[in-house]
Amino acid sequence: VWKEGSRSVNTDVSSVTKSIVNHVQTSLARQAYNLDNLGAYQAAALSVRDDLILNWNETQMHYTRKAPKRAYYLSLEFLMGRTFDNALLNLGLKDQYREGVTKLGFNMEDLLEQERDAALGNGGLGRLAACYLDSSASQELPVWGYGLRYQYGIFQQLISPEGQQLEQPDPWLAGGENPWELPRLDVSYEVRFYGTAERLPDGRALWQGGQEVLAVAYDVMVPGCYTKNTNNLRLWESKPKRGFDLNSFNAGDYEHAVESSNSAAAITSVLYPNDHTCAQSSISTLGKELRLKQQYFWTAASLADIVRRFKNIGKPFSEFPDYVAIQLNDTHPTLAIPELMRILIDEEEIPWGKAWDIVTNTVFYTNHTVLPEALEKWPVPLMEHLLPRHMQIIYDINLYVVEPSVEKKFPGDRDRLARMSLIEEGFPKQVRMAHLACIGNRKVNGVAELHSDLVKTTILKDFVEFEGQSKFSNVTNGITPRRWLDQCNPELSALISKTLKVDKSVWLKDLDMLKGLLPYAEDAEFRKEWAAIKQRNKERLAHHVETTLGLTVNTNAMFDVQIKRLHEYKRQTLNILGVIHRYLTLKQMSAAERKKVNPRVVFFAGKAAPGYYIAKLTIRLIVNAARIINADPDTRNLLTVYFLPDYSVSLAEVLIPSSDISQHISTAGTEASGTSNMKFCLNGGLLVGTVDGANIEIAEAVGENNVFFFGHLTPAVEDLRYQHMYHPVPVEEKCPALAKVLDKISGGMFGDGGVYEPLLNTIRQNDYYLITEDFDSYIGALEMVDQAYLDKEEWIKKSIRTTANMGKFSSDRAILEYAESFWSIEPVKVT
Ligand code: 26R
Repeated sequence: VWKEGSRSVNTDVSSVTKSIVNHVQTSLARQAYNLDNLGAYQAAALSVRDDLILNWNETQMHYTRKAPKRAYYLSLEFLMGRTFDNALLNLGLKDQYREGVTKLGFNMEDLLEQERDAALGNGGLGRLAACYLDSSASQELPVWGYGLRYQYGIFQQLISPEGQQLEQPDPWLAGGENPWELPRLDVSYEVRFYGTAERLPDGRALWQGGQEVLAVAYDVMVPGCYTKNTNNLRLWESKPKRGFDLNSFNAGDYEHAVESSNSAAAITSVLYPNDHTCAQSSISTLGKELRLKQQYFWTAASLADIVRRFKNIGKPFSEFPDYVAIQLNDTHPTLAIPELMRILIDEEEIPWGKAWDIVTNTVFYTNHTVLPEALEKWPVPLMEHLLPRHMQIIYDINLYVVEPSVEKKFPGDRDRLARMSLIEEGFPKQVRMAHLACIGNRKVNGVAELHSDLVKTTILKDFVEFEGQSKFSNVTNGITPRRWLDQCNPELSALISKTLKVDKSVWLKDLDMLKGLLPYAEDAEFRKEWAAIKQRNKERLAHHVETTLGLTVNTNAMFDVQIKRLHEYKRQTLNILGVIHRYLTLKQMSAAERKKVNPRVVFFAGKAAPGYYIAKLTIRLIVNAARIINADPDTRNLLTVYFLPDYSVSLAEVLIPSSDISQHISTAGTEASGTSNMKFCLNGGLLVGTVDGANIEIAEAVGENNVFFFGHLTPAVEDLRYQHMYHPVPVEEKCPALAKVLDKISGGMFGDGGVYEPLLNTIRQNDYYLITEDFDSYIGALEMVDQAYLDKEEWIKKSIRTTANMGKFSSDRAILEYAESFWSIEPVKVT
């Protein structure tokens, strides 16, 4: 049991209640006797924050004193969710606070519900960053995150009466002070945009003029689990450099006077909601410029901060890579490469070649997608206008690095050179950020084995041939078992501790210990407890749906869940078409036949990018199909469908522990990894999926007989797409069962069929995501699920074995791989 770090302020129940009451009276200036849940949450949060601050301070002092090599995780997104419960768990104070809060007349669950999610991310990439912060602190690694403090996180999703997605702003900070952050108004940097860059004879350049804005730091405390180490996530907020232009103000030109200050504040006002979908074409020219401004603002402020911290150690710049590792979370922070070059050359007067050595030994790049439409490219004219000095440096990298060395290795191979160039020809020319990220670093990795292979054989193939295999590798993603098991599924966590006879402070940080559950799959008593917990988790979800949406959920049914961003490649369409097929099949059955059918409840949740028409149409189809199916008295006990609006981290925490099966059904080769697949399996939900991303490694770990795989494999996909283009076969011939479903939708079974034609035509026409190819085997897999579910005891065994074999997928394992094989950093324990 963890004791050593319990040096916090509030260690016992009476000091907890004292501290809460104290915060009510002083920080909140309220009276304890007429306090609502919100006030009680705020006071309790402030009380926990006192503990965090002490640990945070000590950690930062300790790191400064020891000056170890540090790693910096640059991510435009950190999808943190709620903090209160996580902080309590990591501090080892859950019981004390629960009891203290109860003593004060409140209910802990109610207080936890008061906190708004910090939803500063779109999905997988941002949530991964949050899990990695938790694991870095828990493994006592000196890692800082750098991101942006958006005023508005991912939009809130409403569903209109017609079933359409509507977007509303997410003013997550509007409720007053955010207890989990520390404004650092004294830590600020100036960031320049536009202006002119004049090359000097000595190789440097003078970048001046243009607009200057201020980046101000906000520090979010990231406590490690059962350790005093509390790391930092530094988020930047943009501010005008001077309040406003007094000259214009005095001349009566108020509009102009505030204009420049507004444009500075705009930089960090909102998270871009595009996930995979064409950042390039779906946003306006001005929107594009603002997004690029965000990226530079954040990388420039972060690098200035990193360089300043390095200079404090007093070492020469040649040792920079011995003290600093910078991890780029996708290409969004790629400007860090030319920005570090600019600092080294123009400000530190280091020669070009030496500067390039430093950069390429410091920076690491993780790729998170091979979908062509999600590869970032920035128009050269925009880059030249906004960042003239960086454009020069990018041209220089092309000229001094890419061109001569490619020419040397592959003399005369002009096609290759054109393919590899940092600049794509066209109107306008564009900067290929993945190429820049790949050439300017020490290691490139993908996020699951299959994905890492695809990176090497598709989008970066030329670079592998050029630089050799060794620079390219894999780190399979992971998830933090603190949030995704202990917090979201406390009963299961308690059963595991009891069964393993090990305190959770141990196994939560050594997840391979779950293997110890394997023998208990044979223990009927244990299976009973296991199943009862799943059942109560279903009831908890049903209660949530009832109180938030007013709908009654059949908790005797199998729970089948697909929750993730809406995208054609993730194929929610396949799922809903499968549901409709099931409905049509049920309708044709006799009452006697229906008696044998196992009831099923299908849950969907997820957001579509606001400009992604087809994804929004899929939501509309799901909502309207649900409406018809759920109202049908013939089938309502056997099949119901729910689209839960406004998917979030907190909603996931309720959904995931309740699933019997979850669906991860992307076209093979398109989902880089997936991370919710890991969360479901860790909680004993079985996986229905394609042979894609991390599904493959999950199956390897838990055993193929415990997952339900279907569909074509990655190598087949390219050929199938080719056939679809040049030798199309009508859906009626290729897949009659599917054709029937499409006809019913067109025919108006779920409201005006015409509405759905653009969606259905994506399948009827070139069917890029191969729904027609996988439909039959998908239905087959779901039939196998039904078969397997008939044998309840065997099913529970599968569930136990799945959880027991998920140790590999802890983000602790993943972050240690980064620390050891990429960053060369070591744990620095705060004692
Ligand atoms: C440039 C812009 C359009 C954009 C593209 C893609 C913005 C954001 C993204 C998000 C991508 C990079 C993403 O989230 N990828 C997901 O990363 C997860 C964590 O590695 C994976 O699990 C998941 O498979 C992958 O889709």
